[in-house]
Amino acid sequence: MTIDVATGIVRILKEEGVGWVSTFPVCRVNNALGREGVPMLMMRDDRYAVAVADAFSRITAGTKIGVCTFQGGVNAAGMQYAYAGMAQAFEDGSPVLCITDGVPAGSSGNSQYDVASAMKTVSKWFGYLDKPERTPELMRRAFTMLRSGRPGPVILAIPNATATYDETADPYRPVKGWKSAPDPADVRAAVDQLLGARSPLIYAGEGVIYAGASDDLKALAELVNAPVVTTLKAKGAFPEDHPLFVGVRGDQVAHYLNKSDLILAIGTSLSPGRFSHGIPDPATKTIIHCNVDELHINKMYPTAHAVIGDARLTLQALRQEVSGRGSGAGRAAGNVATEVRAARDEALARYRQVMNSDETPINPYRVYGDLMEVLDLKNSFVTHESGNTRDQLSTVFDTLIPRGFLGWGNVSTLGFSLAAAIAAKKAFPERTSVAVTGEAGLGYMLGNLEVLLREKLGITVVHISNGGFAGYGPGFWGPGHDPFTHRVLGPDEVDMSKVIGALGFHTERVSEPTEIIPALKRALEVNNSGRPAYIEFICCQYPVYGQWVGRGE
Ligand SMILES: Cc1ncc(C[n+]2csc(CCOP(=O)(O)OP(=O)(O)O)c2C)c(N)n1
Ligand SMILES: [Mg+2]
Repeated sequence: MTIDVATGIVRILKEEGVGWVSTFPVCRVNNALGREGVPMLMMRDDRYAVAVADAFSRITAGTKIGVCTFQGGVNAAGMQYAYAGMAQAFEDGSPVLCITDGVPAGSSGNSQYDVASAMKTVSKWFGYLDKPERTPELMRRAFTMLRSGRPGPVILAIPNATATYDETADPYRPVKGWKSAPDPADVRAAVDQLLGARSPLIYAGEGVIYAGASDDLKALAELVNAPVVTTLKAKGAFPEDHPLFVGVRGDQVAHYLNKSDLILAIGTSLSPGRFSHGIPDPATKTIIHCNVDELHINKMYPTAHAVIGDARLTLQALRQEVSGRGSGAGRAAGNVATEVRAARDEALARYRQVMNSDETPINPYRVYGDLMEVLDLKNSFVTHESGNTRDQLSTVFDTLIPRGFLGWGNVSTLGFSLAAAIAAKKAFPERTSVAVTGEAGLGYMLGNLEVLLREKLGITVVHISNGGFAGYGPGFWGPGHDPFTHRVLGPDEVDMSKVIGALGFHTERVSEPTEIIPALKRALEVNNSGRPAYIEFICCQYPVYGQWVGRGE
């Protein structure tokens, strides 16, 4: 049967189990989506179209692929704006499928902006559908890239969506996705080192979540009695109420990174950045690096042993190797858990204290503590924004299930939290979904708030309203790093709860600590009927949180 390319793509998306597509118009595939009955989640700008699909892939750990469409071709206005979303997805290695119009034959070189070269810098793979018959081939390839190996965004540019081809000539079969298991010799070498170490530390990254390997991580940690640190993006890969959990950031994490003689890194790139730890004194430590591909091996640090393969298969192989060495081959429990607990208690004491603070303006940690009290931590989703909310929540928020919290941003593009909260509602409709933001993140979201009302997405936006960009380190103000770009209109000048209330949100403005819990409860209750909520907590500026550990040079 002869069909047009757009229809062919949509039918293949359906075969691949794609249930909805986020978009900002226009894209020539959209009408085929409409005709073929695939719902479109229309965002209010192209960056959010990408970010929602990106977050959906992250939150489902790639078991479902987020798909978005945006404008491209010779009029690539949408793509120019979507670039920010793609850059974030590429930076964080998220398997999102982006579909756009391609530059038609005969029109290349017409625009200043070079679509293909721009997109190649922010994608794992860029496909250009230059012949209608190639539709199944390129879609197969796209889903292979999305479901295998190191995750990353894939983009498909379609120069002629109305061209036709014979659908029966090359029938499409859904792509399974493939994994690789590590070399047994590398596993043996890693276990030799691991069992010989005095003070090993497991350093887990988001690859563990993508591999669905949280249980295997827990089993290995228990077998070898090693404390566990997770990266920001892997927050939740290991249950944070477990006796071997050290933390994501804070003095206790620094303590363990410093004292360990061996780091077993799994599913992480080990790239010391703005929002991840370095490994102090790496020359004095043995670094075993388990990763899905070689891209990160011997990057920044000398790798003592690499174990290349899928994180789940690797963790299982490591466990089998340890167990195969006979009973008692694991590491004795000793005082590991007791020491972890003591280190956590000591480091977290200052935060636990302010979680109970009665001061006004409200201390932001009081909001986080109360939020944890109100939420069912095994059936909810919380995410942060760039700024203090990321730094503070990643220091203290207890994450008990994978993706109960989404940490994001090797670089963190302000505004992503709303996209993440939307994606979480789509992925797990029964879970409460909360985005915690400052004024900068809120500014990015404003145009997209209408989507929540239109789509009846019961999400709560928690605003830590502190009247300024408090930012990193000592902050934007006073002796901070950016004192001239700190102040915006604060809660005394603008009542954001009225602004957003006028849109149709349930809104509240809370200045008394005792009102935090009741207000949160009301918001979550309203969410149950599909109505979004916004709560403005009038907070002090309190740029205090756990630090990242440097590289020690
Ligand atoms: C797109 C983008 N541009 C710039 C930044 C740099 N940046 C990080 S945090 C921040 C200000 C945060 O202020 P606010 O949202 O009020 O949060 P607070 O730290 O006060 O809680 C800025 C400008 C960024 N992360 N993303
Ligand atoms: Mg602020």
